[in-house]
Amino acid sequence: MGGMSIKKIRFIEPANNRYRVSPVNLYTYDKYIRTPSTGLLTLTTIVKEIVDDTLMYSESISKVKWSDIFDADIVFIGIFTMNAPRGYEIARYIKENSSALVVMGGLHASLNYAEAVEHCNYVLLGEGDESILEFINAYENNTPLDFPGMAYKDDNNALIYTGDRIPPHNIDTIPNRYLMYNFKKMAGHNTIWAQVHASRGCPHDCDYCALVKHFGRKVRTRSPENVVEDIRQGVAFFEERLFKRVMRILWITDDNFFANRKWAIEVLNAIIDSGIKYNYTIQARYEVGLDDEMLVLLKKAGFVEVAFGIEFIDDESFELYHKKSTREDIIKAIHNTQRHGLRTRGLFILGADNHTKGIGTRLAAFILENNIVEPVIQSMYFVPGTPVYEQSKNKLIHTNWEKYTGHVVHYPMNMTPAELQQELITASAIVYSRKQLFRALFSSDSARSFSARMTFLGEYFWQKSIRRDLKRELKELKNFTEKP
Ligand code: B12
Ligand code: SF4
Repeated sequence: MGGMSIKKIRFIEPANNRYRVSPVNLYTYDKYIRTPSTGLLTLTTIVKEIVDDTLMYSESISKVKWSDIFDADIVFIGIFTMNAPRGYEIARYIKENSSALVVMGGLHASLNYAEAVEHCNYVLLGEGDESILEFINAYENNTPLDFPGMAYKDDNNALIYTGDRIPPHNIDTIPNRYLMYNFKKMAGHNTIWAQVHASRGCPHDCDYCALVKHFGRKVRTRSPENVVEDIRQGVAFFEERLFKRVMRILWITDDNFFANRKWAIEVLNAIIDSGIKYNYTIQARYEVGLDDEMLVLLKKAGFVEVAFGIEFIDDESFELYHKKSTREDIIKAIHNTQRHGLRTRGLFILGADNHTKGIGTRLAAFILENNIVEPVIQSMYFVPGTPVYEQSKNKLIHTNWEKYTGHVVHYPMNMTPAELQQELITASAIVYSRKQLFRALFSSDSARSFSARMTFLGEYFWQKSIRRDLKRELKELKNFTEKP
């Protein structure tokens, strides 16, 4: 146990598709988007204040220099569900090769601490902005690690859990992008987006969402000035280079930026007043598409796109999953957003209990009819740690977390898993067909900027690689015909 001076700390973000040098990486995604974790970088920035030799690695953008990891005093590993197995593998590798303390955290570790604790010395639950300093101090001073938000195994191998952690008071940390190994070198790659996360928490309580459990229902916001400064630094980081990027866009990654409407307006006005001229994209619920004042401000601030979490295209599915939307409202919101000169991206789910064969083709028709660009289409998703996951356990094919990235992992009600996977492939093949590529590149549509055309080109190749993966899995999925 502790009681030692902490001189060196390393952070690692594990990745399923680890970075490898390829010219393709410069332009299109190598299977998956490679944007590294803002959350882990935020923690790296906070820890750097007390331990000077602190650095972060993300396997999405570079190889890890293991010799630099093995002599660290503490290695913090952050995991989401899809990269948890790789995180566990890394933890084991470090423990086998060094005496560094291995601490895990992040969404998956927090919601599944009993699983994560089997692979490391400690799990720190929830948002780490304050608890990580408390942990380092306690470890260094050999004081009891008994504050809320910890899980570990005691000397008798019993699981100790010290209770939930209250969210941090101050979230105004601007992540220092230079603290991530090789990040600056990668900033020219169009597959890595500049990101700013401006608020946390969501007032809604969708029963399948892990975010409410992790970040809570109270929306906590960063000050508009702090957000603008983060944007300024983010833009500079990605733009100060010899060769300009093709895709010049910054992603505000909040889950529900518009939940606090007054604050959202203040932030947009602050961006406008700052004089920063850049392109932005943002995720939103459909209601924003009916809010003209907000859309005017978005456009004025430089937003070029709104990514709507549409999920379904029929009212029966919305009702089944307690999602307060209707097909009619969604269409209205999409068209109104487009009327304001903003492109509309759409995020969709296939594999709801009422979905039947042909849903992929129907979805593709909806997407094309409503001019939704670069849609992301995924299978119904079950996030371990949420009530929906617990209720659906008997529907799941496996718990190989690596596959929990929008591929089929469950027995749908009216199709076999392989049939559903085929629907995903069909939908993607229609909306990302050669015909659509030609249209995106050469149509005279003035709403399509050069950058938008290039984005489609990148996503066309990205989707091709996703379909290849989905097809490869089909054979295996065909073995799952009997519902449990
Ligand atoms: C930006 C983003 C992305 C980006 C970048 C992801 C990244 N590297 O962080 C990209 C585009 C790459 C991405 C892709 C995907 N994403 Co995504 N993404 C997000 C999003 C919107 C924001 C992430 C963020 O910046 N959060 C804000 C920071 C502050 O939170 P944080 O990262 O969790 O970090 C805090 C705490 O968790 C904690 N913490 C984190 N790590 C550690 C480590 C230690 C040791 C400690 C102590 C604490 C700690 O402290 C941090 C600071 O408070 C989240 C939603 C969300 N709100 O988190 C979804 C989210 C992470 N994505 C999700 C999914 C499913 C995906 C995809 C699978 C989607 C898909 N099918 O394509 C892919 C996976 C791609 C792949 N690599 O395989 C899910 C993950 C669910 C889960 N259970 O893991 C989320 C939560 C969305 C959701 N609605 O459920 N995503
Ligand atoms: S609105 Fe979105 S972020 Fe909020 S609880 Fe529902 S799914 Fe989660």
